[in-house]
Amino acid sequence: MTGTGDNEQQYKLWYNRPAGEWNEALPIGNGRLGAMIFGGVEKERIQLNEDSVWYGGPRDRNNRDAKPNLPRIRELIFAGRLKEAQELAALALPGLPEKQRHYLPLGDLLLHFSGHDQAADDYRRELDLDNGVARVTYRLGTVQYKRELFASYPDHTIVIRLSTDQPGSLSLKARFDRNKWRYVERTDKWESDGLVMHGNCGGEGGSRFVAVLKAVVDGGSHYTIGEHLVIEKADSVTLLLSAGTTFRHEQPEETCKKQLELISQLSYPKLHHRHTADYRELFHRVNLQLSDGSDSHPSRPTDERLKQVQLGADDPGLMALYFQFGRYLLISSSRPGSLPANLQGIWNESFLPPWDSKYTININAQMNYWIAENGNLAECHTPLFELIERMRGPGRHTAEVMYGCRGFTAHHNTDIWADTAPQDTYLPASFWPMGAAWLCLHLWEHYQFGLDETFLRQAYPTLKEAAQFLLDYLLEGPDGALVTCPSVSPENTYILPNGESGVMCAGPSMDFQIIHALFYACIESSRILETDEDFSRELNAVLDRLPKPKIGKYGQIQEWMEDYEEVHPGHRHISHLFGLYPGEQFTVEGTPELAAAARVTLERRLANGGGHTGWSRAWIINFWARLQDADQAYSNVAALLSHSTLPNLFDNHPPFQIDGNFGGAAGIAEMLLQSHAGLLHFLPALPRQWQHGQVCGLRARGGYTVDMKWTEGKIIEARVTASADGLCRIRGIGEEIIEIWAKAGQSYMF
Ligand code: FUC
Repeated sequence: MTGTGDNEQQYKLWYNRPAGEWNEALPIGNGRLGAMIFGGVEKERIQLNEDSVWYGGPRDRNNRDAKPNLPRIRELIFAGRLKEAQELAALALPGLPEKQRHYLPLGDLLLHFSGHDQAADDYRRELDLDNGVARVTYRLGTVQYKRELFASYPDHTIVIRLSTDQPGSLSLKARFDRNKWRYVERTDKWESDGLVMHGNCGGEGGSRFVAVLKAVVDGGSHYTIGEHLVIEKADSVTLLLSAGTTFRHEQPEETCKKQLELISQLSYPKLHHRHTADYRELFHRVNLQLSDGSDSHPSRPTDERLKQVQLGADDPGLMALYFQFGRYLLISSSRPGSLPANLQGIWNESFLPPWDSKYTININAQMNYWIAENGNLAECHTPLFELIERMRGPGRHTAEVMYGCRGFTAHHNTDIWADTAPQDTYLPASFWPMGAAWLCLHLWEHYQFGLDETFLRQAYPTLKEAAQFLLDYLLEGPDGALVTCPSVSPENTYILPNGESGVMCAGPSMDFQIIHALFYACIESSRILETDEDFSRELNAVLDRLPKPKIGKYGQIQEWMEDYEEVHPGHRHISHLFGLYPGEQFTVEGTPELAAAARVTLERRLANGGGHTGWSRAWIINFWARLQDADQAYSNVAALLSHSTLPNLFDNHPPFQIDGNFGGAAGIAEMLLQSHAGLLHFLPALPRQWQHGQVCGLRARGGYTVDMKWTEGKIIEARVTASADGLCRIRGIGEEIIEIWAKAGQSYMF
């Protein structure tokens, strides 16, 4: 089995023309800074983002009318008087104002190359995932030009290297822009080789931002004039770009300038090396090949490959590339110290982006992190944990003000300020108090993969506080079971027997599945940490009183307490299968009836047009993988690529939304390796199109790293490396389950 060294050509996105629009441009990022590279020959547009450029400051939006009206809303829901319940909820529960804050672009860096107004030959634009570097190369007459761009995490900078093979042939003008200069306060010169764009993110308490450019020029001359940096007849140029806001630094300009002064002392090869060493350490942990390597597809431009798949061609290599692109995007949009990846990761050009490009926590933000643990990028998960921590204060306040409960809660969205009050008055989604509980399961997931007890000890109070809210929020329903009310099954609508339809309800199935998982995580944590036994007992007693998953009249998992008809049977949300994935409550071997009902649920969704958004399709891949149905999983991977993928391989909701990239990559991993049911399952859903292949470096729960090689669908070689002592049970090599007592630091070959 080999590392990625052998496949350096395999992991490239490449194109033979500049991007015509944003969805063709190529992303780079270091978690905090992001850029979309268009690759124009004469005019290069580098669209910039900084993760903390958001409109407005923090606010207390909690509605004081919620608590006094809560009993009445509950009464009306229990009485089946949905219209009245929803009317009152729409008045009493929304955040004030309804909207949380939204994410904004930083601006553009525009480069205008003199003498480039002619047709270029040998044009190539690529994103090299092996090194985390984007390149644009072309020839004008006899002169060869090259641009190399990357976002360095160790040096907190976007680096743009411009070079040619003929000294003195680089002349360009550089300037900043932001929405046609409408939102810029001013751009200052910074001596003869730099520019500083200043601005205000807007809104009360909003941050100020700054973007700083510094050029290191070899040969020729350079100067600043007006808002421009002009470089004439240089041999090569390194542009260094930094940015920041007052969200993190009191004086972002000073911080950025200091940083650029410091690194402008380093040679370009040195900067390049520092970046690739950092990046490769993460990226190269996993290598994936889904064919025997005989295909010649990598020699075709990526957009053409995608078109072929849209026409029905199989391209396992493109699927492996898609998987690795998902890992690339996580490394580029979520690193320790950055904000978590939002709905667009970090890449957004709109001043009013779809769904505010913030954090939707009834599926989307969670999906962004499905690839973090099994994709061997556990440290990229930490920005999410930091956001969860920051949500505790506001979430405690929301729990108390809106519901009179202990603990902390959040609804279906949050933003840069960790706002936990409801977002919108969108009844199918807004009044759902489970956002914090679901997010907290990521803390538990991180522990399960890494078995880091110090981490668990820190995380436990957060898990407990999310559970405490639910203990208080649950109330006895008409039949004595404990239910959440009000709530919704995100974001579906049901029909009552009297024909009335509605969304607000008592006891949607998803809520119990989340509560089950969260309480279980708390109980397990308390056992592992030998703490808080009384609380564990309390949770156990409540677990016994929760409704159990039910199977409805079509043989499906019931989405609500009653077996209601639904208005949209092909709905994109499939919340009631949470227990199948990412939950672990429904398994093929452990709960065969529920697994069979989950299959019916999926078949019904798909038969009614389900999977029409990218993220929904990605979730479906994970569901089928958990049901060990290789054909269905594969056809949904193919559908994700053919219906929901843009030319730059960004996921297309539509519009672009990054969750599908991460969820799709996670689904591909889930088809190859599972570890949720107390054992490692090798190749649980391997389709016939992937009969030959290998994967190195996938992570599994229990602290394991797994390498596998297979031909004709059968494992021929596998290695498990343990990071902790424990009983390791493996299915998928031969007929029997293999059991070994693994020792930390040891590898076991099969
Ligand atoms: C949820 C989904 C939408 C979209 C939005 C960001 O509300 O239902 O499809 O993904 O989040």
